[in-house]
Amino acid sequence: MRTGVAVVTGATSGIGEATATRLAADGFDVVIGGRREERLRAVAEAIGARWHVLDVTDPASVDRFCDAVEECRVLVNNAGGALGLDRIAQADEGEWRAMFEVNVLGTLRMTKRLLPLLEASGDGHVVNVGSIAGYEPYIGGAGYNAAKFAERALTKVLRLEVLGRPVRVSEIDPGLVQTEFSTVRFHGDESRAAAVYEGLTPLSAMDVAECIGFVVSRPPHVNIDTLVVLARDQAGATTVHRR
Ligand code: NDP
Ligand code: 8X3
Repeated sequence: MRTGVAVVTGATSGIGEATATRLAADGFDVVIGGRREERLRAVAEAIGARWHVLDVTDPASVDRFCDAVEECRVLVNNAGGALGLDRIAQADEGEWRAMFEVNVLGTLRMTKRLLPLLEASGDGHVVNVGSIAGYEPYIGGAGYNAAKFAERALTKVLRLEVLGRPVRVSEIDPGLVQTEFSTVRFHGDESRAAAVYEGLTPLSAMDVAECIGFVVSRPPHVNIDTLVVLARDQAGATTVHRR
């Protein structure tokens, strides 16, 4: 398998941390980013990765992070998430803006900055972590849905624009994954977050990381464009089986 430098954004928890762990175990030279410095350092030490503080919503932070990366073969744009579950009538514009900043513009900024290095590697690979929410709108989801629909559009357009160049573009679109996602969405309300996964078996962060590990370990001529991954207990964004 070709390895090289893999950059993973949002690697202080959840899918990003698991992906960094999986790619490091597969022999990649992993560089991780996120805002919580202590957690970043702990994850990096545990898996033997390099780390730099990164806020993908801040262009200066993206510049500092990318200036420290000299080579890049794989970029996993994972940093993201949802804020709130309010209906449109009660929507908080600040939360919508924040969701667009991290999921859409954050992915754009990192991709723009690292694309030259990815191409120069001879087999660059951009992997964007989207969501089932980017296919299926649900009540209260409009801000997050819109951001993940937009992120999917960005991924598709990038695939078209780099055609003929040595860069692969993939999206991984999971359903319910038990991470800090719902705690962040519900502003730290742990019991509301736990209720999302009650009575069902959600995906784990490592389930998704293993999919990403598979996607980036295909031979260079194979581009997995889209991978939608749901728990067996979930058949649609809001169609779940609870025991
Ligand atoms: P977590 O909340 O556990 O992880 C989110 C990660 O993103 C954290 O490491 C966080 O680190 C980082 N992050 C958030 N904002 C920024 C920022 N501005 N700059 C850099 N890093 C940032 O959730 P998940 O692991 O579940 O989420 C990862 C991705 O998976 C997201 O894109 C999410 O939308 C997507 N997803 C999640 C699903 C789920 O059910 N959990 C399902 C489908 C998709 P820090 O706070 O330290 O910056
Ligand atoms: C996270 C999955 O269904 O909560 O992207 O939007 S969902």
